[in-house]
Amino acid sequence: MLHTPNHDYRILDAQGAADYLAAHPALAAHLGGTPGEWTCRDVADGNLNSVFLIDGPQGGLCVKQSLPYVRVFGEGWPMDINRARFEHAYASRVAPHVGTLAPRIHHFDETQFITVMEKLEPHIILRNAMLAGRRLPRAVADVAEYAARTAFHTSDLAVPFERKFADAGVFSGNLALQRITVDLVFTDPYVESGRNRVLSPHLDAWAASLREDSALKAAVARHRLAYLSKAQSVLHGDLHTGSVMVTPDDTRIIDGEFALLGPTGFDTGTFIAHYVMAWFARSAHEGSSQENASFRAALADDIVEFWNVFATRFIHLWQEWDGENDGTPRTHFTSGTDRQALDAFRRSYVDEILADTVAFMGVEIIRRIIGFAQLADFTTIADEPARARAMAGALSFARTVLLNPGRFRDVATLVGALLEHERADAGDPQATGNV
Ligand code: SR1
Ligand code: MG
Repeated sequence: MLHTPNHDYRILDAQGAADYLAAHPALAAHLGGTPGEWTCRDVADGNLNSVFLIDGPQGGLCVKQSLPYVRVFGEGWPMDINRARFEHAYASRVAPHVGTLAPRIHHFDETQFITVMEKLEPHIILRNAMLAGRRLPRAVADVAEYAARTAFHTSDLAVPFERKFADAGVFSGNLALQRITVDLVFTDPYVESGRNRVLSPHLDAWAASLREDSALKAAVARHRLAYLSKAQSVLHGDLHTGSVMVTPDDTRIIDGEFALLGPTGFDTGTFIAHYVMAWFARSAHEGSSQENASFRAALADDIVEFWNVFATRFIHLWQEWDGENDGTPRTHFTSGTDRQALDAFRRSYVDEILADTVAFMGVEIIRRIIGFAQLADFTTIADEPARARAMAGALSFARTVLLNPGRFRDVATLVGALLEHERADAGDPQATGNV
């Protein structure tokens, strides 16, 4: 029997979502006309929740509902419905800092676990745009801006520790989704797990070698500890290209249900990981080799731009916060601190985020190829041997960065290694040349 959180909770279908809006006059007014004039679409795309778009004569709304199970798996995988509350808490926490980089929330229902938000159209999911070979001129810089603002404004650099500990109090309750990350990201790929989805037989040797790779498992274990204990800033927690909606001139970050207080590099590393995987996957996609090569070159540039915008904006926000622009010192980092020492401290802080970014990037790549949550970037490659080669290249790159943390101290070196990797034999998990 399906376990529901309260007697009033009902799972919506598309018509139910429209009926829900009809029963809430302020929301119905947003759509205009009468419910008979509205159209409803089921547009669920992620792994966990229901999402509907309802259009009326005057406007549209998006209705998102948490289900008591994993949507793409079914009732056999129950999932805490309170994730909707954490998503709402996250959206509220970052809203003052991110402006229009996130959708506007109109309504949250704690009984039905429903969020009603601005309908984003003609936006599409960034991953789908990339799969279609479309370049979105603003997306990378906008996500970097979002990551910098959320990271800075929820860190000890900007808020009193009492506020940060209050955030820790809220988001440390998001146990079910942190459990997903601990299991699916940091554990499953390195053990025999029924949830893993290895492209067999092509990647069987890779999967087996990961389970035996003590040095790699130690590196991953170190970063699992950092994920759990490095309370640096409030994280989105699942900041990949499926959590970003885009048009050529607008970018919105959605789906903050995995929010936690954690290491800033987890968000930036996750985002870059999906560009790296798109880069490997593109080698096996349809299209001329020249088109694919130029798209891949653009993806490599995007990674550099993402990091550079993030680092520059983070430091700028910090300088502004410290009153360097208006001369009004606001934190202990400014008063009595020698300017050069302060600059060096800022650089070292951002360098540490980069080191974490690179490592979490590697961890995210491995889990998307071996683990449960596979990506359309790869699954849309019909030719299995070609798909396996692309996946093996990404695995090999991830392993290299995790085993050689000191080698990737700037983004140019990271992207240089990516380009270099193509020339190496990525198919053999034991190939020492990849390490
Ligand atoms: C069961 S949930 C699987 C994955 O989907 C989400 O988008 C997260 O990435 C999670 O790890
Ligand atoms: Mg999601």
